[in-house]
Amino acid sequence: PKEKTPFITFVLGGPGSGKGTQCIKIVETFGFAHLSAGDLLRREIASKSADGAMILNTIKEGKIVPSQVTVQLIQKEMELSDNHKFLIDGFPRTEENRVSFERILPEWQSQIGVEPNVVLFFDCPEEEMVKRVLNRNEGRVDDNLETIKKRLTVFQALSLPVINYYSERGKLYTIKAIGTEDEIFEQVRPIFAAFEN
Ligand code: UP5
Ligand code: MG
Repeated sequence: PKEKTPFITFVLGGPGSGKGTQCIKIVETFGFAHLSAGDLLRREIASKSADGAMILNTIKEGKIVPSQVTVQLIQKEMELSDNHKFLIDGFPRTEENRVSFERILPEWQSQIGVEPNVVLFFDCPEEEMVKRVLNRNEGRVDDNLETIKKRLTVFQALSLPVINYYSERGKLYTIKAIGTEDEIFEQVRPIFAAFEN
């Protein structure tokens, strides 16, 4: 059991909106543990785990991996971490993802609530997101125009409702995700600074 109550941040936004880039800065400045759901899934593919082939096909199609798989990976990382401040990057992407995660939280530590403390939304125009993803050269199987279009459609249809849900609950902090990385971080910084002490 953890000694401190977890502080959970969900980091949401479309493909290439800058979630991973800004998470690195948040880690450096505020000492969070960074858990990228996409990175955890790609690690499963690389490790040739039983679910690897299914995950690879899902990512190539820009679709959403079954919640059970993703939630288990996130939960394991949280349990292994000695940090209590978590940035969960790129998750939850669907209402079903959200509900599955909320279900594990009480199991994991009985005294905590089922809600994240903060939800960041990196709001970025589509044409900028497409440009960034196509410029990235990391060999990701989903960084091609065809898959990007599918990722954008899934984001609009399935992920925006999750973002709206947190907006209604007063948890959402929307960042205008255009400009330089540093300019964007200056919008992010005060959000976490307000929770220090
Ligand atoms: N860049 C960053 N900031 C910039 C700026 N201000 N100006 C100019 N360039 C900037 O940034 C993208 C690129 O832009 C980089 O080259 C960066 O240098 C540059 P990045 O920080 O990587 O953006 P990010 O939002 O993290 O983009 P990413 O492509 O990782 O987002 P996705 O949400 O699409 O990808 P993720 O890895 O989260 O998921 C991939 C797939 O996994 C999903 O499509 C889905 O199939 C699957 N998945 C699930 O099924 N379930 C999950 O829970 C999670 C993922
Ligand atoms: Mg990312």
